[in-house]
Amino acid sequence: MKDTVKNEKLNKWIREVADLCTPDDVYICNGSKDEYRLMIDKLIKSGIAIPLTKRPNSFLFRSDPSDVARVEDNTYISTSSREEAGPTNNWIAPGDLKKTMMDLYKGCMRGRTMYVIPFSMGPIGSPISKIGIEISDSPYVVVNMHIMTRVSSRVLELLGTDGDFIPCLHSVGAPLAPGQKDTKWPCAPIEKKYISHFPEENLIWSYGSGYGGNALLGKKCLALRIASAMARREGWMAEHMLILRLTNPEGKQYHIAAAFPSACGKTNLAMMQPSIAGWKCECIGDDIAWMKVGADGRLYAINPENGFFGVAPGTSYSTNPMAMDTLKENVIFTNCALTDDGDVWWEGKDGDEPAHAIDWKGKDWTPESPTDAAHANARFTAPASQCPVICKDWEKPEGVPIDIFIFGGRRTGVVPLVYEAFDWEHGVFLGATAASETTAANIGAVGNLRRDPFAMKPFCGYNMGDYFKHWFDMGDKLGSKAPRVFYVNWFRKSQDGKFLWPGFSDNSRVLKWMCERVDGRVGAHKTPIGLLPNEGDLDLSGLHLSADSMKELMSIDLTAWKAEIPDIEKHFSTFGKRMPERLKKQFQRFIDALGKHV
Ligand code: OXD
Ligand code: MN
Repeated sequence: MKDTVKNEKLNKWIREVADLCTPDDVYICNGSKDEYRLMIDKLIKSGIAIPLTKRPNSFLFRSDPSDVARVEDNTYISTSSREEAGPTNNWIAPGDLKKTMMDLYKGCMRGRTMYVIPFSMGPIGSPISKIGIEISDSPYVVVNMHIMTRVSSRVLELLGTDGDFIPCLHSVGAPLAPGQKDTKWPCAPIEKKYISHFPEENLIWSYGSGYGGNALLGKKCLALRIASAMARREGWMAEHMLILRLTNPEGKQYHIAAAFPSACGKTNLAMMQPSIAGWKCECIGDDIAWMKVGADGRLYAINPENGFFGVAPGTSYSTNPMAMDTLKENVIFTNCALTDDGDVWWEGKDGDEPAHAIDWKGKDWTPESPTDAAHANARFTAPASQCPVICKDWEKPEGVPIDIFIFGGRRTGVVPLVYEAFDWEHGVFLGATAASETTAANIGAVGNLRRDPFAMKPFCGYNMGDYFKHWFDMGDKLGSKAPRVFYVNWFRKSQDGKFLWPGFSDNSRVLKWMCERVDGRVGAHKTPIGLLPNEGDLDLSGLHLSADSMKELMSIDLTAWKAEIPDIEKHFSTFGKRMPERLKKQFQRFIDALGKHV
């Protein structure tokens, strides 16, 4: 260990964790292809990874049926006061939480290997990147981190003897007694799962889950919860946003960052192929954006991740062909179904359902089975570099200049297809009041409407009232160079329960309107909720959509909007003194505007 790890803080931490968790072995990862192969071979041998004959170097994993998604109820922002974590986060005092978790960590890696994973969020060595070290007892975590982050011994070299890093401690919470046979997906019961963040000391402790954002700590824990708190302190932004580049037929580029809650189509939009002639879309990132003000006063974004951890069900050549092409090789699938010819399958994939498959729980499945073959939150982990439309500038250290912000969610009714904020302050109001129906990305009920401000409710590492203020502060800094703000809803349904908008590649029509708004080429009309496209300005050429559907998509039902007021009031009241006056003013303006239209 001494040979590879020269960093004093890291050496000390590794020793402390090893003493506490008492693993059988300690292994320092180097991020090489050989290492990946070695880990996968071990996982195959123990029957945990299933090689897919149809996809080179690709494997299927099945989780424990209790460990299938993020666990927001067990996720903590542990600041010195409850007030600092705010009303949207679970809170336990750091001393108490650390005591509980130290007791859990004691001996928790017995019978296992402790992996030390040096990784960089953002290109290694870039000034905007952050170094993390994840210690984990899960080989599944190691192979996923290889894809989702930049794992490399170069990270250790960069750290030198005294460089700083973000410690991320993870255990599946399932020690093995001597001779005890391991399960295929070890994890702890729900009451022992803790996903804990200590933003005042840039520290992450996760225990009991091996799944996705609970365990791959570079993603939600570091790149959003810890990074959002750092960003506020340091004057930048860490957001739950995809980043894409749109190029118009004249070759002009626009960069768009869009925030939608989990499993609401960020990956689909990030890789969307426009249905309108002459427009081109390239992907920069599908989940997280780190943004800083550049020397020219504009806001520049990078994608800190190295891969996609996307929702498989619903992904197909008709919804997201570029994702399908990304998934041809070198992919880890989790909780998908296995077909008899050695491929993965999920609900919504192209072609006929298989006549027989093994479902995500490892049981025989046929189309007559009463349950789905793949779990609704089944995932693929794939290298971003394999995406056929990955932007050539996706790893540019300085990032790309953002022209447009989009907020949105999954709303069956009320919210029209698209509208624009009057200005930045109004845009902050739109982000702060964003609401969406819940999805399977979290353990819990699906389909319930909840306020999910800026799609950051599960990911903001400090008081959300202060986060709103940070958005106003960023607007002040950016002034006239601030991105324009829009709100979209791809999910509005007709009275008879059918989606009104075709979505996917046709969302390019909406993005085109936004770009033309930026260029001042099209107008918009003022409504109480924002600026809506003038008739004829949305490019609907070649789209078979009835005038009635279009009208319904764009309609504003004032009674329904007024019915939102008490819920927004309740939502805002939870922030008490931390609620910015500027946001209260925007809310009053909204109420007044609706009042004028009785
Ligand atoms: C994700 C999520 O995995 O938001 O990206 O749940
Ligand atoms: Mn996400």
